[in-house]
Amino acid sequence: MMNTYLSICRASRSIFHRSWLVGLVFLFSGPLIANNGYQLWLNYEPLLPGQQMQYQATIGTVFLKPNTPTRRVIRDELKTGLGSMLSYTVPFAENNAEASKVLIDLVDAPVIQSKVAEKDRTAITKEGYLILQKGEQLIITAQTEVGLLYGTFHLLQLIQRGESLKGLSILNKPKIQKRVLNHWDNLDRTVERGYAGFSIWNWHELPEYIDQRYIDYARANASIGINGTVVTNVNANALVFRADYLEKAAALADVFRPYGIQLYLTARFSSPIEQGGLDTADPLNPKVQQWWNETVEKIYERIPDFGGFLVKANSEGQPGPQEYNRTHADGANMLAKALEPHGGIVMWRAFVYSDEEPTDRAKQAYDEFVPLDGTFLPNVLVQVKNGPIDFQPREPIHPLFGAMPETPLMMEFQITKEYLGQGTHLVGLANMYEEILQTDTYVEGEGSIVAKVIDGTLHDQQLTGIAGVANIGTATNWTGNLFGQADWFAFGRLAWNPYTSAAAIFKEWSALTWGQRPDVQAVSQQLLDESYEACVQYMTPLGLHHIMAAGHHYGPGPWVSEMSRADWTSVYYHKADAEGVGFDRTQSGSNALEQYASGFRQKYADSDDCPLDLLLWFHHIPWDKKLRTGRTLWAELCLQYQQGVEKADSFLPLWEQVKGEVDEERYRQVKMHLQIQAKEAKWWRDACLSYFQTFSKMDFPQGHPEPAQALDYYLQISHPYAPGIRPRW
Ligand code: BDP
Repeated sequence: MMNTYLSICRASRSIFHRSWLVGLVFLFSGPLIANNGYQLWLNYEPLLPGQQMQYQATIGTVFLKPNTPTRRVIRDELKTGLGSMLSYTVPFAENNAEASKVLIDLVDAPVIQSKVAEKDRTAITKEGYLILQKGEQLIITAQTEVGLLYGTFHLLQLIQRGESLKGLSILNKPKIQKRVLNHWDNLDRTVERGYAGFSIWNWHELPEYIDQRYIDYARANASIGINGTVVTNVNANALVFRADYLEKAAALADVFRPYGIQLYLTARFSSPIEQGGLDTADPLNPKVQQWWNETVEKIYERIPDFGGFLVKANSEGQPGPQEYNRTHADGANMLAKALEPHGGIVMWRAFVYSDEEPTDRAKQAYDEFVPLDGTFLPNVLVQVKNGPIDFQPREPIHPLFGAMPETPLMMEFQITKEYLGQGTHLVGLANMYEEILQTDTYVEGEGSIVAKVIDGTLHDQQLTGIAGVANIGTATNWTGNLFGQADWFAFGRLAWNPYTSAAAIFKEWSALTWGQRPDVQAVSQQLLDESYEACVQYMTPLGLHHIMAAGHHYGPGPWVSEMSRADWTSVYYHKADAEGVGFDRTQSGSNALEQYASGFRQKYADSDDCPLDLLLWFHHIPWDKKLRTGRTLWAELCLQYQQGVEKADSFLPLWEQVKGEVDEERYRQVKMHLQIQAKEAKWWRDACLSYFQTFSKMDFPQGHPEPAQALDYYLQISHPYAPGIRPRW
């Protein structure tokens, strides 16, 4: 009754969306349902009464045998989803398939065999599914139980978006096998680079106490096809291998299992010393190998479907095989051997940089890993960040993509926005992910895009994977900034199919998150679509990078010059001087460009035709050089910052248009963050340009606003409350 009433209210609102009418309707319809964002894109908002009736008639009775944990999850999700969207208590049948309108079963079930042609059944891959209309019946079938679950979520999402179910024939399969979240969560529940509260893993209360969040986390991930999670930080703690922690991890794995999600742990390379009492962690030492074998055995006794290890070694002070004059391959293969009999894998990170300060940090991973191509065991994936430095707002692709044809490479994206405004800025990351996945490596000629490296098709890899550093915490809405949910969602969608367009993802997320209110959806899509470029412009335009404040990385800090390593400073990266700005990575400089295939090199080698968005990444350009835009570099830089600020300024009034059409809580959350973003975009512009002006000695172009404060003011800003700072072990 209540639901029907509310649906009518909603109907009125989406039909009459002009603001004065909204006000009028509001008077008669009462407030919108409160929504604190906890339900993510699984809101299951009630549909209009007419739509509800149509869908009810199509769904009728559902044939589903709830005889396994995953099938019970499917049943419960259908109950919740259809109950809420359609005000429908869906009846389930376990036997009478003929009288049911929806049939959910595996491909080898007799009822499916009798209805679905063999060629259609065999086309379905392990985690894929088929949704097919056959006469009056709608069939969801798959090879595996988790495929059935994915198909069910697909159906529920179609309904939530008000799509027709007539004549459905959807064959959907993931293009990447390991679709994994990386939590940089410490055992004390702090989250490295986390901006949404503390870690959701409550090690204190596990294994007995199962927080509802674990279940909802698994649901949310399964609904977007994520099938693995590394629950501990890459800056790892060996304590996790102690028996009590393994019990706790096993309890989480038990929650995740019905949702098709495997649990992984980070492995600190020195664990045999710290937990095993050995005096070495040398990967070629038999005692060390034995310790790992036994540890792995212990893990599988408790977690039979354990996924494997993620390892950060010989990077930023983390221990690794190089301490024993062994290679990354020696280290990875030792772990891989221990895991292999159980079906586990190693994800070995390529984010390495040595203790000696290099001439160009961007070159290191390539230099260390390319010689090892072909030496890793088949159950090792090398996990590579999207760019050669470190999750900057814009980087070129990592030169390793395509450069190790004999080794499966896994993509590592950051979903948490360490360098993109952290918790307070709205930045639709799908545009960045898409840009990277679509970039051409040229390694096998034109069209060798990064997506093809990652999905294994470019070099015929058997094992494939993609990782996203999670932006999830104890915040009520999971991600702190509400629009961060869209980044989590986007990661899942692209992990399933890296060819999906960002625009399609924005559209889908907006529909699922804001319900059937076309103007709210349109505003949400516009914000997501415009915000990535805006952020790059007001933070690091034209290929500038790593000019954030030191340590916590929040806010501008192009002046940072005193750190324990030169390659942690900003001046190392922008190289501003009286003559110009930018890092020369061509032959006349560090020659990092040489690490890319020739097609790629040609695009960026010549400063006159280098795409402007990466100009200062690859070139040191005189301040007064005329660019092909007709402006000097200095004028172009000013313009870019200004355009970024103007865009950020436009977001708030755009959002204000939906006041009254969005529940008050989410409306206010977004509004407050947009206010901060607009203010901080100006902070970035004024601080960076005031600083760079001390080198360019050029006036601001006509019409460009004077910085609000003198440079000294910006130099003195301290931001000690920025969360997620990296602990120094
Ligand atoms: C950088 C972070 C640091 C991480 C490191 C990594 O600043 O906190 O530990 O990457 O990826 O982005 O290992």
